[in-house]
Amino acid sequence: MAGGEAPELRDVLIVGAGFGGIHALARLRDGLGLDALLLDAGAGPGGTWYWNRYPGARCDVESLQYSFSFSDALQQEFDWTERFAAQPEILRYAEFVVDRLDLARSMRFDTRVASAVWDEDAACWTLTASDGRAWRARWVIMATGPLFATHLPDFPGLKDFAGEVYHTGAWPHEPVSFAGKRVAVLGTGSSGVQVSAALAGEAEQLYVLQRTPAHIVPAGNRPLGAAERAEVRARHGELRAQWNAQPGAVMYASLPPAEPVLPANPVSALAVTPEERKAVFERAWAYGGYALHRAFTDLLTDERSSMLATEFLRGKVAEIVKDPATAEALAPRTLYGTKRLILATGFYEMFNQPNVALVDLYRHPLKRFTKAGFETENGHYAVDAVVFATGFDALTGSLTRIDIRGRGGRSLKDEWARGPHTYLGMMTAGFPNLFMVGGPQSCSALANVITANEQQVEWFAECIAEMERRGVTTMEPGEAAQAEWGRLIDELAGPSMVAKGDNWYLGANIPGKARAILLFVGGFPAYKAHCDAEAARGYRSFALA
Ligand code: N01
Repeated sequence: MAGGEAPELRDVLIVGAGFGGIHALARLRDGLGLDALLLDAGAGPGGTWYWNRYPGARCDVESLQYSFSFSDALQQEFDWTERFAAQPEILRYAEFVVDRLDLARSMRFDTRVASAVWDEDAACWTLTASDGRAWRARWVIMATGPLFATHLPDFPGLKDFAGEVYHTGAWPHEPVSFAGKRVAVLGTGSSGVQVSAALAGEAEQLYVLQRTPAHIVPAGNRPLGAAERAEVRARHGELRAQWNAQPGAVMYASLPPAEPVLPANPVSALAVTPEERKAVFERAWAYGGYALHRAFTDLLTDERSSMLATEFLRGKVAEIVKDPATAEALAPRTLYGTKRLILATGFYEMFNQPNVALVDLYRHPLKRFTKAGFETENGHYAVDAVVFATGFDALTGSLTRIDIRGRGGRSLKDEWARGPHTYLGMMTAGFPNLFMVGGPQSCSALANVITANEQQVEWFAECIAEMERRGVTTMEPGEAAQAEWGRLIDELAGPSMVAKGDNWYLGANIPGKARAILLFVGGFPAYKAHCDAEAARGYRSFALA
């Protein structure tokens, strides 16, 4: 905007060029014929797969399922090479889709949205980038992703550290060499486990700094054959319907005919003998991926069953890691399912290498960083580089880091200070016409995120089309419907392991963040049913004007 000119006016502005934003742009621009513009902070599309380009980054949903289903052409044309795709391939897929659908002309990169302000009189939003450029639109889609806002704890002395510092969630674009270097990886969530396994073969010395031992299973990754890809392409519609009927909108298993699908075992872990239980757990372990979740019905809902899974994993660590003290420190102690299960390749095995050492921050807490390295209660470690794999201000952080001002100037960050309030995890009262993709209180990261995004985008698109048909200018959820949704979110999470640990699903990984269940735990089909029912009722829970 120059010399007081009014900002460009569009029908819809979309924030974020990850899979949610890409689909929203295609659906609203080409499906509904709206004048849509997408803004993204990066220099290209891909969202989380654009930023998280650390060595070893890989998806934990199978590639044939972690892809768009809305276009048969897209499904037919992209060749996935591995059961679990690595970051460069997923980024290539995002770029392929943008190219194939000619979306780039409606995208503005290097554009970090700093604020979004509702103009009551004009009934539209003004989005302003950090460099002052601004756009206006009646509708806004915040496709900012559940895991975008990186979290770097305030470690004492970190500013004194003279070596290289990285965060997995904001990895540099130029190649980084760790050859001949002493490297510390801090954090053993999915990112830390992946990056340390990748660096173990390169770094001269690798220290893995772990506070809480995680639950880790082998990914069981392998190349995908042409026959397997062809099978999925041929049965695309039928398979998607099967997957989408699962709570996570995935089958957690490879596809016929290459391997039979490992069926969910319809039995409680408490209903079998120890020998039978071990045999089932072993089969799931050998199968890899999330098969362990399906080994028994109640691993994620009954603490006794959950602990049996933890015990099984403790035994696996002891089998793999040769040094008993390291094995004991790595073995999980908490309830299975309280944190996201981690799929790994070679993580436990690398501790048998002479250049890899575990630094157990639980026994010997981190005291500070120094100019030359870091110090725990057990001594000083000299390192050349530190890789922080300390996670994200998940689900709400990517929204609250933008100054979003709704009716009467109310701030979304302030409104959510004690936990997010939404209806259907899609809209918030007081913030009209602003939709969230993959936001808090939706299925988002508890399901195949691409499928979850697609379902929400389809819902918004239908909703916007209906509002335009009816001549509705503004819509926002009613307070009563929003409060009811909040109660449902809490109720569903109650019996689940998700509510019983200090995890990012609860915001418990961020000091000072209000503890609140941030996701819809009832499963993708139930979530979709709630959304569809609202549309079928004619959007009665919304105030329309
Ligand atoms: O982050 P995390 P992530 N002192 O929050 C530690 C997705 N993802 O980036 O457990 C010491 O899980 C923290 O320790 P503790 C996936 O959904 C997917 O790894 O709090 N340690 C923990 O070990 C995943 O769940 C893929 O004791 C501190 C780690 O940092 C989500 O992203 C790949 C600390 C953070 O783990 C987030 O994963 C990557 C402190 N002050 C990511 N603060 C795949 O698809 C934090 N930690 C495979």
